[in-house]
Amino acid sequence: FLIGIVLCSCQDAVKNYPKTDLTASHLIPKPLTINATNSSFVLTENSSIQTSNIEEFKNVGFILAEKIKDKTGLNLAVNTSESTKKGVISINKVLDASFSNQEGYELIISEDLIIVNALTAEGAFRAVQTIRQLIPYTTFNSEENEWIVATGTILDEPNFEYRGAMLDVSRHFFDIKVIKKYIDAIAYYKMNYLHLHLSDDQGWRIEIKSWPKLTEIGGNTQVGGGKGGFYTQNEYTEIVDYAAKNYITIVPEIDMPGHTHAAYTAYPQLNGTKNKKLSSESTTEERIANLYTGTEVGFSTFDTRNEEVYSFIDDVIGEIVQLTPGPYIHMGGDESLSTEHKDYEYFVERVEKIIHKHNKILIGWDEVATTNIESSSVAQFWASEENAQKASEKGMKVILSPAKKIYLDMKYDSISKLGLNWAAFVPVDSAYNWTPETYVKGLSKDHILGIEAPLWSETISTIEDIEYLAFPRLVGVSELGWSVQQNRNWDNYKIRLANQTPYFNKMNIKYYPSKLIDWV
Ligand code: TNX
Repeated sequence: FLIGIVLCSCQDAVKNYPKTDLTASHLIPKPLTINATNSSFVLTENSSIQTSNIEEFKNVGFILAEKIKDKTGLNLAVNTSESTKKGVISINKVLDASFSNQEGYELIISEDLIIVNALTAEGAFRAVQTIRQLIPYTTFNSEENEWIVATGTILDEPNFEYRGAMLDVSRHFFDIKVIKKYIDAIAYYKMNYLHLHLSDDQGWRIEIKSWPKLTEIGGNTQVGGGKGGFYTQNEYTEIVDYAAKNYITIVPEIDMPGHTHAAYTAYPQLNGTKNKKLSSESTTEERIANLYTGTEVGFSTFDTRNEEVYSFIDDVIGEIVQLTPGPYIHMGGDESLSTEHKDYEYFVERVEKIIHKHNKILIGWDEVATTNIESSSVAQFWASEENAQKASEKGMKVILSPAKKIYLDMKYDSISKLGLNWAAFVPVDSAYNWTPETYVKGLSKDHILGIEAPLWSETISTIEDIEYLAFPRLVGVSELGWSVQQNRNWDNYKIRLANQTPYFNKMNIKYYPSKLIDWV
């Protein structure tokens, strides 16, 4: 008891903050370089945030303040003259940096000061995620509410320019709240694209004003026959804006010419299959009764030789482009098993022209590489290495989404309660242990735009279901996308992953507690 008192008074005189090791922090994704200086920056109620005078940088400062408040309860002033010099976090736009990447940043943490240097606000935002991860979950001194950040220097930039996640909101519909929670999590791990699979056989999920039946009829159900749903254009815009605040770009997908049963049930003139139960005379009730709630693929196609199909696509893409600031429109193009190949080729060429007319870049699933597609378009590899190779021979960039590795809808193992297993069982280590840079023979790094983890929703219908399949595997995908090959290592990663539990718990993310990880 006496010894305790002596130690306490001694600490009051000269505070002994702990020796730290920045290189041992549990950062995901792993930064490019980390140097530790082994002392402590102390975050307190007197700390403050100073930013460059540019609006976007100021906003990043406010985001950091909000996140620090959520985590520590500390209320940091942003850009006020009262800011003290001690304990300042300074976020600067620099013109000259030791990195050229637009998302790169430098983080210099000393005892009195944290400096963020970035070329862009986007880079500063990525740095903010690093700072968030460096602040511990427990205070060093609860009486004075002090929080210790390890000191040192981090120099960081992404390995791939495109680091994405995809959600299938067609097989089952998920409302805006769910999408926002997903965005929060992927932003924390420095992902920068969210691809929304907005249409499929089972449902059309985005309001198109010039073709209102798409949602009035096509949005009415989902797999298993639930009520379905769709985003109004205002709601879609809310998603786009929320993503943008998190420096995430939305990639909207309208899947065609296959996967279109919901669209041509709403508008029977688009139907290119032999099975024509409906006509323009069919009533709304008859159309709704014809919607599909199963999980088969490959039975639907647009009528590729009907000009009205192309004016329909022009209208749909035109409206979506108005709401989408990002550069990409995804046209699907997968599993068009009911479309003759010559018709498929013709269709992709026509759709590419429409997308170009609206000044956007086409992304399609890897099958699009079997057509006469232009080199500026992007192929998303999911199953056919041959198609990925064809794409790179054509000079196209490729997004890697190998089903065997990062299809988040694959079961972890044979006893997983949700998911499919047509590609593989994908345990947490398998989803991480592969090398995008060399995965597809003949596809070199300069042809790889990046990587994306799709989550198809045939078997999932709630946020808990999403989280069970996505977490923790999606976290590993973020590292494969951001961190360079020499910084990726399963044994090291799995310790950092184990230490994500306080974050998952705080965010109420119901992750799958894989036995491969010694969760803290
Ligand atoms: C294949 S991947 C599909 C989807 C399914 C998924 C299920 C791809 C481009 N098409 O239609 O939902 O498998 O894993």
